Amino acid sequence: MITMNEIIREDIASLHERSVDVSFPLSEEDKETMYKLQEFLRNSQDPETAEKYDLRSGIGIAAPQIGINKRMFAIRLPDENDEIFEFGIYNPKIISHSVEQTYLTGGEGCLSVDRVVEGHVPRYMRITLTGIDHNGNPVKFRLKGMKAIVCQHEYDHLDGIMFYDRIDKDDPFKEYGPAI
Ligand code: UDB
Ligand code: ZN
Repeated sequence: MITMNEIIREDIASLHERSVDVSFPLSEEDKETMYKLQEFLRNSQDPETAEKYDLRSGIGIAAPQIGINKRMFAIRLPDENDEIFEFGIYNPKIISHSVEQTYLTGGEGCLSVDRVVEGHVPRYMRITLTGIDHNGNPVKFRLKGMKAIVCQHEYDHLDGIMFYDRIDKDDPFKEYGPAI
C-alpha cells in the first residue's frame, strides 16, 4: 500500500515534468499502479487506517505523485447527495470546458506539498473529461464544481503543473467567478 513516504514531494524534478500516455491493452504493471492509487484514496479516507498510517485524507491522486510519469489518475469524493463518486482514468483529456471559472475560497493544497501556499487557484466551473477505463473502454464525464476542480488539479499533475503555478503572483486573492 502507498503511505505518505511513497508520495513524491515538490522538490523532486519528475513531479514537474509532462507524463507519457499509457499504452493499451493495459499492462499488469499499469493496472497495479491504478489499483494502488485507488487503494490510497480509500485508505486515507478511512479514519482508522488513516490514523494508523498517518495518511492525509486525499480526494485525488495522480501517478506522477508516486514517481510513475504516466497519464493516469484517480479521484474519490462525496457528491451532492453524499454518495461516493470515484473513478480511475487513463489518458484523460479535457475536451471542453465552461467559460465560467471558479476557485476554492480556502485555496488548494496538495499531497505532494508540505506547506501552505495561500491564494486562489482559477479553475473551470464545468469540464467534459474523456479517457479510458480499466476495461479499455472509452469514458466521458461531464463534471462541475468540486469534482471538476479535483480533476483539473489531477490533470495538471500529468502536465507537471502544480496548483501554485496557477496563482496570480501580483494578485493572489483575485476572484475568478462564484467561489466554492
Ligand atoms: C487533496 N484534500 O487530497 F473541499 F471534504 C487534499 C489534501 C491535499 C488537503 C489532502 C482535500 O482538499 N480534501 C477536501 C476538500 C474539500 C472538502 C473535503 C475534502 N488534494 C489532492 C491532491 O493533492 N492531489 O494531487 C488536493 C485537492 C485540492 C483541490 C483538489 C484536490
Ligand atoms: Zn496534488
